[in-house]
Parts: sequence; structure tokens; C-alpha cells
Amino acid sequence: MTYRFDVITLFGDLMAPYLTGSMLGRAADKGLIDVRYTNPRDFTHDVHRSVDDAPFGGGAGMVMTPEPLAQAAEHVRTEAAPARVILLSPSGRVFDQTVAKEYCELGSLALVCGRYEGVDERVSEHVVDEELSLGDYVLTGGELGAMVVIDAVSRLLPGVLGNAAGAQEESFTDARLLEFPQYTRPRVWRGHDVPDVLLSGHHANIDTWRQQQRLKRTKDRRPDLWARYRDEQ
Ligand code: 4G3
Repeated sequence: MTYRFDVITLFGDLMAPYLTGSMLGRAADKGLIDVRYTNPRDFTHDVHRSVDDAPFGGGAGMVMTPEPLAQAAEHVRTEAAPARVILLSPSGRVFDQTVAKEYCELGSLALVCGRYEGVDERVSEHVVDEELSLGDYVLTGGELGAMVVIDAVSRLLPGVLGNAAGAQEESFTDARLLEFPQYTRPRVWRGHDVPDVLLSGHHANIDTWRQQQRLKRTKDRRPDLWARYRDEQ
């Protein structure tokens, strides 16, 4: 019933303020989610508490050394038994709404955040279950990705959003298509009107218009999504 997230990060102090504020903080207060942090530095045993080292083969920057991350992950597996342990990495499977729904069903997740120029490859091979990418760009660390995953998964849980059924009522919200455009008051804003059909009160016409908008916008703006949608139809 409580979805548990464990984040393995050097920077839990930076993540906590965002995740305890706003919607996700309310979800935590209601017992719908529980986010815990484990610091790999707490699993170092040298005087300098080192979590990184120079890359074998040379090159710029530092690489996260595997043992503190492995011990942190072992600690989390023992304490929380997460359904899956995920490394945020630009080389991973790309996160999307389908993956968010898949994770939503798991009930728990551990998210491993690397920093520096990367993470020793043996973490990917022997410590985590999966590598996940938020998209084709490089960040200074996996923490923002972990927060994106926590947000996208949490909002699918029943009770986190306003509606008790949760955002899972995806018969209207086919994740393969872009959303239809939304409007609110005022009806005329700086001379720009709201589409008449939305004011008609004719719900069948509104549903048809919205579906047409979704198809057109996807075709026009996201040929990649459009091709996949047509393949799957
Ligand atoms: C290299 C994830 C860099 C390896 C992490 C972690 C982008 C993403 C890092 C690694 C990241 C992403 C940290 N940058 N696109 N930086 O999801 O495991």
C-alpha cells in the first residue's frame, strides 16, 4: 500500500526538500509513498571516505568506485527488499510513461545515482538490475532523474492526485499520443477565444474533437511517436 522508494545518493539533503514539498510531500504525509536515502559515503572505510577515483586508461575526471555503491545497494536490499534496483545512466533504457506504469505496479524501487564522469561498469553488471536513462543528455548526477521517476510513478498511485482512482484511468490518456490542448477561464483572453466545441456542452463532440487533436498534434510534432502508434494499431 505504501510505495517505497530508496535513493542511493551522495546528495539526499538536496533531494529531500523538493520531495517533501508540494504534491509528493502530501503523498508522503498520507502514507502513500515513503522515500528513503542511503549515502554511499557511509559505506566507505578509508580515512578520506572516498567514493571516486581516477579512470583506468586515463582521461579527465573521476569515476565512482564500485564498493561503496555495492554496499549501499546491499544495505537497501536487506532493509527494504526493493522490487528492482535501477541505475540512472545515459546508457540505459529510456524512461517513458509505459515504464512509469510498469514501475507503478512494482510497489517499491531503489534508484542508484552516480556523480562525476560516470560509474564503474561493474556496478551496472553486478549490483543493479537495470540501467535507466531519462533521455539523450548528460547531467552532473542521477539525482534529477531519480526525482523524475519518483514523481512520474507517484502521480499514478491511487490517492496521490485529486481523484481517488489515480491517474491510471488511462482509457482517455493513451500514453502513446500527445495530450489534447486544455483551456480554462477567461473564455476570451487578449482577444483569443476558446474553441467553440468545448463550450457546447456536447460531450460526445468534445471527446471526438479531443481525440482528433491528439492524433493531429502527434502526427505534426512527434513523428517518432506517430510511427509507433500506427505500428501498434
Ligand atoms: C554517467 C543519468 C553519468 C554514468 C545520469 C551516471 C544523465 C542521465 C552519470 C552514470 C547522468 C540520464 C550521472 N546523466 N540521461 N549523470 O538519465 O551511471
